[in-house]
Amino acid sequence: MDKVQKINCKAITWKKIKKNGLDLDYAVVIPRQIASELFQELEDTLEYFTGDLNIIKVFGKAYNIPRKHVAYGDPGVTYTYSGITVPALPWPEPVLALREFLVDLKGLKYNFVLVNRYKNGRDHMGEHRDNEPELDPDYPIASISLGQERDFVLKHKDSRRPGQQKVFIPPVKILLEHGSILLMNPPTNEIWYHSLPLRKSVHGPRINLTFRKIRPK
Ligand SMILES: O=C(O)CCC(=O)C(=O)O
Repeated sequence: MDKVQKINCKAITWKKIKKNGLDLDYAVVIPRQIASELFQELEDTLEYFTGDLNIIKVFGKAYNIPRKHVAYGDPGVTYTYSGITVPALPWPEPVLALREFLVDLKGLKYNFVLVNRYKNGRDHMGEHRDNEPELDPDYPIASISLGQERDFVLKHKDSRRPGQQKVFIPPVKILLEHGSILLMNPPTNEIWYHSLPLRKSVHGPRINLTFRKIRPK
């Protein structure tokens, strides 16, 4: 999959979304044909975690994750979130090509990626922040979306407070399109929660890859 390497990175128009500590860059970067081929290649080759690696803990309670996931990264890298420590498997070729593409595109070099597969709109991801201590807080998280477009919702932490402590800050909704890249720049993940909500009327599968920079232990 060297097709992404041929994309003209200079021709991309990025949309900047900036407010109240939110700092995002969004663009449809991968042309539709290449994105579809890449999606199919990932569908045909990736194998997702099974067993205990699919059980997360929320407020101490164990749940099966409502999607499939797998992680790849440099040797020795692990990532702990929602009570599970996921090991980083060796980079498969198409995922490695995307990592290299992010270097060409934005000069960003990642050592870990979490891949999530949503079989349809019933699969989802709840509100959370990617602010685990092992993540480099000064580095953007790069999120590549392939397949079914889905809503992505961000909420300011003060707008989630209970009762009178709640501050009215409207949520930000972005449609993550096939072939798009969303950069979540610092300090977004300190201040804003994000989620991929349930959408019962959505039927197609989607793969999302969030590239992250993990600090050495
Ligand atoms: O699938 C998505 O776009 C959301 C992924 C996400 O929130 C995450 O990996 O932390």
